Amino acid sequence: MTSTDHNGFSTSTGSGDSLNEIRTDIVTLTRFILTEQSARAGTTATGDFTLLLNSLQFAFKFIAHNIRRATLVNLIGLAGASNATGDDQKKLDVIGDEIFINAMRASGKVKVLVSEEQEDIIVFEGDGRYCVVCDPIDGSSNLDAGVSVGTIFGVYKLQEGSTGTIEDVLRAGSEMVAAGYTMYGASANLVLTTGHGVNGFTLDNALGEFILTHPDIRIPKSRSIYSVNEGNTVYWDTATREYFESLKIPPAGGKPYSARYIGSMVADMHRTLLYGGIFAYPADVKSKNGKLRLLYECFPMAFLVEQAGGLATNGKQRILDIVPSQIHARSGIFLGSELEVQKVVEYYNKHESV
Ligand code: P6P
Repeated sequence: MTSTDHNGFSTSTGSGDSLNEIRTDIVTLTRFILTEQSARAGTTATGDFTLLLNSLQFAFKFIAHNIRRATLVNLIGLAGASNATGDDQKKLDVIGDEIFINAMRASGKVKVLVSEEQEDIIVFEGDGRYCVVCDPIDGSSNLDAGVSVGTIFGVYKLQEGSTGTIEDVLRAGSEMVAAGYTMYGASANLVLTTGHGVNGFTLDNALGEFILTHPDIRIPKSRSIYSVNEGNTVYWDTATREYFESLKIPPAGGKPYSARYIGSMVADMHRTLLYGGIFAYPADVKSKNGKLRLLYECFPMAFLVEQAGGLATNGKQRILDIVPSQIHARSGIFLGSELEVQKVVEYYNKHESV
């Protein structure tokens, strides 16, 4: 017997004595992208973007494969080098970076690539019309402990007439045309925006396809969860300190918030996007520009959160309005549910005005 669920998916059920419903009409990432492309057929859609996204998904599948087998083939552990921003490189950092660079080069659609693991921009031969910024394996310091890590990426269109220079990527986050992350946990979860909402896909290892499992993700307007490294409290500015104190010691009758901090941005972001609340890595006296990188960590996550109905700020400015001074520039960040982030801004406005 075939029935159609609220998403319009047809499903066939067993003989009636089986509780399992077998979905026979699944939406793969490729099908989703092609549907999106044909929906924009009236625009200048040439298929290049679709091919770029297909190359991105190949990179995620390949990285996921290596992370899954990492322990078995001893890929975990230090590679004995450090990256462009001074972090100790894990073997998987190096492999993830190489996989990503090769996939972007092979796509033929990318002109400029920025990677956390590379000091300078990479300019490819050919007439690629896109610029990709990425953190190939974010959170890799947690790898040995089996904590979920992820790949974070953002996409700009090459500027008209440009041959591919650093100016193509030193642009406000609001100029990105796509962004997302793939979290490598119990399964590989890809969360993507192309500027028309946020959709989540889960890698089916048997099919080798990312399947649409979280259509049209919307972040709750508020949620009593905060996610921050409280070990930095002594370094925070007054606005940040007062804000988090107000969550832990609420006005009479209020209920304290719950603390959740994994220490892997992709994992903390994924929970915040699905459950709501606030994730923060504030700038402080120890890291005056914050720890997280603007181009390939803050911008993609801010783009996703805003597309899902949330907000992202450094306390004083919308993250997506910031223009990076250099490709590895850092920024403080507060992101998540609209009403939670608005409270942060109120504390900053209060201290700004004094
Ligand atoms: P801390 C991981 O190293 C990372 O870059 C992000 O994924 C994460 O949010 C942050 O650093 C954690 O930093 O100082 O709390 O360990």
